[in-house]
Amino acid sequence: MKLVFATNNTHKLEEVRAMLLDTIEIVSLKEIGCYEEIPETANTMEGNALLKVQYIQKHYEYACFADDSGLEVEALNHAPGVYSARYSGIPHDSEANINKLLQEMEGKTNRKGRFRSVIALLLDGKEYLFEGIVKGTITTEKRGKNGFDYDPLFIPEGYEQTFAELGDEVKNKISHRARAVKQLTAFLSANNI
Ligand code: ITT
Repeated sequence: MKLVFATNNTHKLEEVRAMLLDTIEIVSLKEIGCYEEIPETANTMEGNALLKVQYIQKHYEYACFADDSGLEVEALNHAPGVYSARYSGIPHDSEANINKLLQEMEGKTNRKGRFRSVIALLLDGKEYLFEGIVKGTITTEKRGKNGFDYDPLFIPEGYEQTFAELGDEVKNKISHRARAVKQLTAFLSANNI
């Protein structure tokens, strides 16, 4: 089946396309002619994921899903969380976000954090939410070149390398997004969609 993935983040698009290669044909926002910034004014990932799919449904009338995600760090009261993309301000600046996180974590002994992804699906007028979490630790310096944004700072539980060192193949099996996508596909196949 075909589903629009409501994201302007090309890394997310590539990751999810690779995960769903055999099951779902992902249609990008560009492919439906949507170039505008979709408002993300909620203060939860669930709220923002729903805003993205509702926007596409309202303006383009396509069945679609969206991911809202972020890094939640224990020692920072779960920041940057829903504000991960704009942690250091707008416009989005990956390098500045990474540097800000390293700075905020200076001297902190509790390095625990987790990536969380909330996927919203809007299908036949009904909304569904799926969540994926991967726990890990925050490094004290950048390590690795793969992935995007906070990946060089995040070591998933059970590993010694960051997502950026582990690369796409490992990341796409164990990441927060992979886990949320797995739930999405399980739901779709359980409902013969
Ligand atoms: P869309 O809203 O268009 O999907 P976005 O990048 O703005 O793109 P979010 O609002 O969901 O997406 O913000 C998620 C931010 O959380 C993202 O920009 C990264 O900074 C961070 N993030 C989420 N998943 C990540 C991952 O797998 N690796 C590194 N950083 C991630």
